[in-house]
Amino acid sequence: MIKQTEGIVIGLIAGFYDVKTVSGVVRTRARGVFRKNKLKPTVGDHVRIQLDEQGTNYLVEVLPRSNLIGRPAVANVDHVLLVISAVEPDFSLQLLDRFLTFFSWQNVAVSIYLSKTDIASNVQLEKMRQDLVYYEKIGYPIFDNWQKLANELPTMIANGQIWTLAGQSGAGKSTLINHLRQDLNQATQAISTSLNRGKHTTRTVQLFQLGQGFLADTPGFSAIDLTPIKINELCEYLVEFKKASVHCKFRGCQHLKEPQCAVKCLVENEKIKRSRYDDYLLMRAEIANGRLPEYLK
Ligand SMILES: Nc1nc2c(ncn2[C@@H]2O[C@H](COP(=O)(O)OP(=O)(O)OP(=O)(O)O)[C@@H](O)[C@H]2O)c(=O)[nH]1
Ligand SMILES: [Mg+2]
Ligand SMILES: [Zn+2]
Repeated sequence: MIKQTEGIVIGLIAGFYDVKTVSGVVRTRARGVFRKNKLKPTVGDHVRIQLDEQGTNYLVEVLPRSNLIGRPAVANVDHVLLVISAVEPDFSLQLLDRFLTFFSWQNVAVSIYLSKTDIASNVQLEKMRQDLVYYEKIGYPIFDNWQKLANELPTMIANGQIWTLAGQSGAGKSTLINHLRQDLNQATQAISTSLNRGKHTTRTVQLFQLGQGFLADTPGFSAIDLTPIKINELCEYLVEFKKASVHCKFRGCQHLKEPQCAVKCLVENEKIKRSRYDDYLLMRAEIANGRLPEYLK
């Protein structure tokens, strides 16, 4: 007898897809049809699987996706938990703005976790916390303590939701997963001290159950590419710019040299953080040049 059931792809191991169903994890092989349609099942996909009596399990259908982001990709992402390190690698507002703009473009909500506060100096921490107050004001929840995050996260992830970690290599994504799920043992590795960069320790995407949903550890969100964003739409993805732009004199104002620009006015009055505006200009240049900035290569 052939039985069908549905589940979520939680991992990809040597050509097999591990699918979490109500009755446990089932290892499946994709039917050839996917190769023909170029539709490749991805971690996070809701799928239909077929179980036959010889014990061969096939993944037979990928159900419609709400999104597909990252390289390697995660499907159906509801929320990003962005890990930024206070030190090692050094805290960077520029990097933070690039990530937030990218996920805003992808229409995915973001919460921010500041890691490695235990090895930063008080002076460094004070400055970072002041910076992050601004981001909290424009709508991003901020955590700087993993114990608090571990308490709250399981209830923040709604039933069946898929959250994913993001942030540069070495920021502490896998370390956080290990704190959140102490039964797991994701590999972690000290960053290179000479380069002040991580070593790309996590190589595959995996979903882990947390609360009523899932959290992904993935290498696919450590460096992001802004160049596919249309340059004239970029300003819509900086949330406070978009909000202010209704008061600009010109529709479609790019907040550059236009007269009576509400965004520039708020920057002058220090209501919009100047570094956000400077980073907006850098991201514009990056898109215009069609390549990543030097410091990310
Ligand atoms: N002191 C301190 N060290 C941390 C913290 N979080 C991570 N680390 C260390 O930072 C290094 C990198 O952490 P990982 O968790 O491997 O970083 P990752 O973001 O998963 O990196 P990739 O898998 O390469 O993308 C490891 O040596 C961790 O022990 C923290 O909050 N405090
Ligand atoms: Mg990792
Ligand atoms: Zn404007």
